Amino acid sequence: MSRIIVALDRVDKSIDWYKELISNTQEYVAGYKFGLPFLTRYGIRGFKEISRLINEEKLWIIDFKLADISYVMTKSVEPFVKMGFNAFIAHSFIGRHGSLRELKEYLLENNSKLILIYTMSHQGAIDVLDKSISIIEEVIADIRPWGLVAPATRPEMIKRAKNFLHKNGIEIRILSPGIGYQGAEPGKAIQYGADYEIIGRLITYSPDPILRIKEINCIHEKVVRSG
Ligand code: BMP
Repeated sequence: MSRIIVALDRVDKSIDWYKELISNTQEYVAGYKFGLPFLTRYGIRGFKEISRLINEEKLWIIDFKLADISYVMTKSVEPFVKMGFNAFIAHSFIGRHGSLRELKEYLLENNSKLILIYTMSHQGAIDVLDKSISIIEEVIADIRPWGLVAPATRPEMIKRAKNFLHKNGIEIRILSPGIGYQGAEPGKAIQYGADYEIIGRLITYSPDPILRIKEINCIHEKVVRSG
């Protein structure tokens, strides 16, 4: 079982490049994540093309980092749910009532997963999200999303998330970005308790993405075996 989620944010490639990359790597990864760079370059048509490759066993994550009222968030995800994308990332700081509660319910009814941001991988997250982390934890404890995003660049925050989940008896997966171009070594987040590493440019800019993926899978296996 792979622990890699590939972040597909390249804007200089064709849809055919994307389709080929996905077809050639599906068996070696846990899933894929698409964000605003993909939407703004390739549009809904691009997503429709990609959706032909969707295989339900993998994670097909839409990452628009939603932060709005429930009506707007559910209307934003609806077309992607219909296309078969099965996980959606939203911010936690928007709170429960009138936003995350309804989004979670809508996704549950449609066999889709909600992933919330715990804190982020960039420096600025220290000033805002980390400082508010106990309030964010209250939201998470109430909403109980399927997954949480926590940064490989500050692995102590992964540890904190793990402890908080354990203390509250909550089972939520941790997905961790920040590997490679943002500075963290592959395997670091897994070592600190993450379930998946979200990896973009290290794979998508590699001259041999399949080889890179296989190398990272080996690193993950070693980390998991060494406990
Ligand atoms: P890369 O491995 O190329 O740095 O890409 C990281 C991916 O993870 C990007 O798609 C980005 O949107 C996402 N991400 C992040 O880098 N930090 C976060 O805190 C949350 C994210 O979703």
